[in-house]
Amino acid sequence: MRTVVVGAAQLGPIEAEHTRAEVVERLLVLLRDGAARGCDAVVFPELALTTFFPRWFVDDIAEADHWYETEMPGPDTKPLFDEAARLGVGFCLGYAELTPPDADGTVHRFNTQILVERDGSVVARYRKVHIPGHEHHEPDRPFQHAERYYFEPGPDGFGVWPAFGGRVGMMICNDRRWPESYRVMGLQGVELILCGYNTPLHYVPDPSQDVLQGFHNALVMQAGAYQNGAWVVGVAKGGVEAGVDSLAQSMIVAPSGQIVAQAYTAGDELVVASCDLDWCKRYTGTLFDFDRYRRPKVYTRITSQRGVVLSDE
Ligand code: CDT
Repeated sequence: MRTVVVGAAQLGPIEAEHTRAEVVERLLVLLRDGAARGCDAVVFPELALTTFFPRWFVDDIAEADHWYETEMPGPDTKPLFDEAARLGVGFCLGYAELTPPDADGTVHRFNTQILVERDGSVVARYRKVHIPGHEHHEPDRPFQHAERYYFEPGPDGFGVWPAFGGRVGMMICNDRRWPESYRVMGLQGVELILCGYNTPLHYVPDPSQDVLQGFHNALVMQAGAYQNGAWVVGVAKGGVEAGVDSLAQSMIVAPSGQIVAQAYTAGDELVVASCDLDWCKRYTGTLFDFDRYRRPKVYTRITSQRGVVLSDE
């Protein structure tokens, strides 16, 4: 048995006026709780250092640069790395990343998540692939979801890294709704997928989905876990932030697709599960033995085509 004890470190709201130092104090409380409860790794949500700033639009994007991290660790986040190393507890952290200028002076903005091992070293960096929402200001909305203005899609896709004695992959929020995210990692032998999210309960383009947010959250992560024989850890920033209510329901899903632990509040809460990575083989070695049963030759549309093409036209 290869057991990794994972803590899903859900956060309640972070308001715009909250400083990084204040937020890191909250992360440290959850990290220490994780250490006390035997965690090897504690997983924080998407954009865990700030409020979900894409809900506001600014005409000059540089005015939003203060929401982004230019170094990791930086002065405000260093205490988290130091405490992780002291406690021997790794973590996964989502934040907005502003890169140094390229040779031609271009800077890049990504929605990023890093994986930090128990000695405090960064072992992997993932940049969100599926960027939801809109590119332009939509003043008629009750709140913006301008992620497509604030972030470019990560160019590197979905990696899987050796960490915590297993094979670990990452995805961020909207990525969890897309089966391709899981399968690309599944094809690299992923055993543990870590995912932070900020999911407003009100979906402006189609409010009929509002009451289904919790159902869809569980549906996609349970299906992704089962169909790829992997553990999935989904961690929310939930509750009412700047007047916008967001889904909590952080959960840890087994390779069977069963939810083995789930948050019961919409605030700061640590949900812990002992994840046997060898349990993955029960699925990847049987029903989902990819090498034996997959038929890539008939799946070519998945990578050759983006939108729907009607075969009768
Ligand atoms: N942060 C993020 O990706 N949230 C999306 C909301 C989609 S609606 C614009 C999600 O998939 O939960």
